[in-house]
Amino acid sequence: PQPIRLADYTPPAWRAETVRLVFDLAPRGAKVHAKIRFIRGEGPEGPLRLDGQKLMLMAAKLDGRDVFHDVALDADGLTLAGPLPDAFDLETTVEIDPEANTELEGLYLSNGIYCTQCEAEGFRKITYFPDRPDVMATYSVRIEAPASTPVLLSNGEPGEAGALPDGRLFAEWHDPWPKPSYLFALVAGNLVAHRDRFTTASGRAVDLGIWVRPGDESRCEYAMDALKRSMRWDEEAYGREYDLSVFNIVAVDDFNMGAMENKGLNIFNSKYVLASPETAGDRDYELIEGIIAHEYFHNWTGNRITCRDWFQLCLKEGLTVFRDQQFSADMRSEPVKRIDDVKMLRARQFREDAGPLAHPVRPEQFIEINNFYTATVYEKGAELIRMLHLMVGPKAYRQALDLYFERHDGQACTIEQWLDVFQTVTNRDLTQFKLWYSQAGTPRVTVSEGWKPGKYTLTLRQDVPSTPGAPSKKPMAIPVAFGLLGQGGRELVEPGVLELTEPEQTWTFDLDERPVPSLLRGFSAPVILDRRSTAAERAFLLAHDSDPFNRWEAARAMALEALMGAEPVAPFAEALRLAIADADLDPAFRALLLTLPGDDELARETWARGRQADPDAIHAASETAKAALAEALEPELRALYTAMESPGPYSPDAAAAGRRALRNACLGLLSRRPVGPSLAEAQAKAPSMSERLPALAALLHAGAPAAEPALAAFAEEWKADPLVMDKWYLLQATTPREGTLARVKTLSEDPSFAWKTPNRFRSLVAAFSTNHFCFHAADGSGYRFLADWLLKLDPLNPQTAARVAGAFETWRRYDDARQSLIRAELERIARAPALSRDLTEIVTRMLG
Ligand code: HT7
Ligand code: ZN
Repeated sequence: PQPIRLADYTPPAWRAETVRLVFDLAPRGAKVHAKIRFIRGEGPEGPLRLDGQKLMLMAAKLDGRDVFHDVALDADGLTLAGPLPDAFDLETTVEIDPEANTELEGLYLSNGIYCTQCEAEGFRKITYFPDRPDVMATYSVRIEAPASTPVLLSNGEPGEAGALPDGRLFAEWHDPWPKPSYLFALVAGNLVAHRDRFTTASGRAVDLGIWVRPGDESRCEYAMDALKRSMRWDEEAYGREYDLSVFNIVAVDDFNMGAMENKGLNIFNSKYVLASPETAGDRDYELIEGIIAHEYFHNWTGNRITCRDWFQLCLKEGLTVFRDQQFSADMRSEPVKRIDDVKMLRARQFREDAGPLAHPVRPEQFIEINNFYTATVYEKGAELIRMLHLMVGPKAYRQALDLYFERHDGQACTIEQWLDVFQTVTNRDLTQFKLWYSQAGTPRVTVSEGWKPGKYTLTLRQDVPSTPGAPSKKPMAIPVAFGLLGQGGRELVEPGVLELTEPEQTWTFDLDERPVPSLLRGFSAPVILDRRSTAAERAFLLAHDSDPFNRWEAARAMALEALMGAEPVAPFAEALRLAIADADLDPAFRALLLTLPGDDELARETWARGRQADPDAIHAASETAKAALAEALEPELRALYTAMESPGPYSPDAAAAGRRALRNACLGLLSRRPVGPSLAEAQAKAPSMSERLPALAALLHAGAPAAEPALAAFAEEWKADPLVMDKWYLLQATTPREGTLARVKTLSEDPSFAWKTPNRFRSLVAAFSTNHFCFHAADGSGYRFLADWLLKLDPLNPQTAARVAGAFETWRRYDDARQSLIRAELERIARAPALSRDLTEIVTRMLG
């Protein structure tokens, strides 16, 4: 297939103004009648070309005249040649098969619930349409369905609803806000609602509903609370009110991603809605809060203002991720949220940026757009907004956002238009900053210092690495937040931001004492900071830096050296001993200090230092260091473990979750001590999942005799609950011990393994691929296992298969033997007949 290029963008030749859809739902042969008002667009004159895939055209009329025999059909759509009037109504009727839809794009059935997923190009699997985001229309929808499907939902405001003479049911919906087709949604099924009400800042009432399968309604409380907090927060922080009288969320079990922001009808993976203390852990609660907020915030950043084309995906995703990060920081602890986000950025985006799948935040070409919903577009995209926020300050940021909403409401926009509001408000020239959108690769900032009494110089040099198809790069604009610390951690100068714009720049400070610099505070830019610090400096920063991010960063640097065997464990243990005992420090922050880098991070670091990674050696060295650390800190860990015990019943709030996180981090290390299994065995009987799951993980990790009975009891208790059972699979797949692959294979061969459900596939097969020690087994068995499963999943669900295949993207990090084993698996996949476009693109790029 030929790539689609940003440079080839042309406006549409035809625009749709209004869309009327009538659905007659059935598992097979569902009928979709569409009446669309077309007007000429600005694009070059030509025939009417509509996208359409896997549709059976039954009828076509233009202004009431039968044109069924005039349309030319092909596998990707329909062409109607001229002459055509400047405005006309086109009516089509198509048949589709929701039951046969395993790709989970378009209209499909999930556990008896009809639901749609249209982003990015799923609407074309529902009806013929110019399925591109710059065609914005108003939609009215009628759904007709059997009485067994009583709840009928779509976008916008509800209209008439009731029973038809034949006993079937119908419902009408009208969405007054023009939207692109990717925001269309329909849900129909036997659902029940958890309802609430929200009054907007200007006093309008909004009916809120979270729709789930009967029996699940008691698990919606937290999601509803998160929704109401999100709605209020967007009013307060961004001045944005909700704009319809209803807002519905539906939870479905079969979903390719986390959730979808369809106008007024968000559809969620049930994993990110349903929670109770017995079934969900603290991390689940946190994700539910963040994802509910993310999808809600899209109402303004994505829906009211959308993307001109899919190359501009970061316009809505980067901005909305930044907004959900701000929200979570406000709801919880700001530094803890920042550290978590940076850990994720480094683990996923830095990894992507350093490998064969690297691409700019605004890609310039793609074969399959689904392959570009990436950490780079989302997370690095959010980092660019964060840098803008830092560089212009919060006041100008808010003014720029106000101007963005004022100028572009109802439009499909570009990154140029986004940056222009900042230029207008601040008068800053953002030409150089814009390179962040077009240059892939993580810049490396190298630090050198000079000191002579009275004068301190700081020199920063930047290097932007070459990436696939982009060998040479220009210097970027990099904001480096900094402080200079004197004895006891005193700030010797006003903390500020150095803007590095040249390949190399030097700053001079008149100082009486030689400072320890604290650089890239708060991780002010998505770069790799290269400063050769001494162990003493790191311990000093961990103890004294006023910037919590850099305190944690100092601990991480010490941990890396100790776990890689480059430095002794003892000084790190001493520094940690002091920090974890500091009762002034938030328990959640102390938990982060105690959560040591995993093998994947150590492999990345090894490779970044110019050596090939040997997963067995990495694992052995890090296990030895972790055991030594646990031994050195055992008394403190045991005391903290006891002190952090929850005094009352489970509460999902950040403070309680932080105490549990610290307790569980202690248990993780103590599982390496003789006392570990008995502590874990007792904790595994606790009522909340936040306590049970880490306890089970500790038992499994220690290979304790109690592990197997505990696992069996867990399965017996939860066998009817798919979301909880997903955790059971994941736990086993991610245990870094000999024998894990054999166990995972047995689980995967059992007929009860529902691999066609993406959540279940991810909880076993994809989870196993994140188990660094086992996935990278020297005999290639882990690689073969993954490749076999990708080939099995691809014909049914190419989007998920391609996403999980990303596990191979780091293959060049490893020793030659492993490289050739992975290459062989990638080539085997590439040779498979009828491989999807999704997987072909990913595998070809990885082999590239
Ligand atoms: N905008 C959505 C991205 C998306 C998606 C969601 C569910 C299933 C398939 C999907 N393809 C793309 C989710 C978001 O970023 O909010
Ligand atoms: Zn999003």
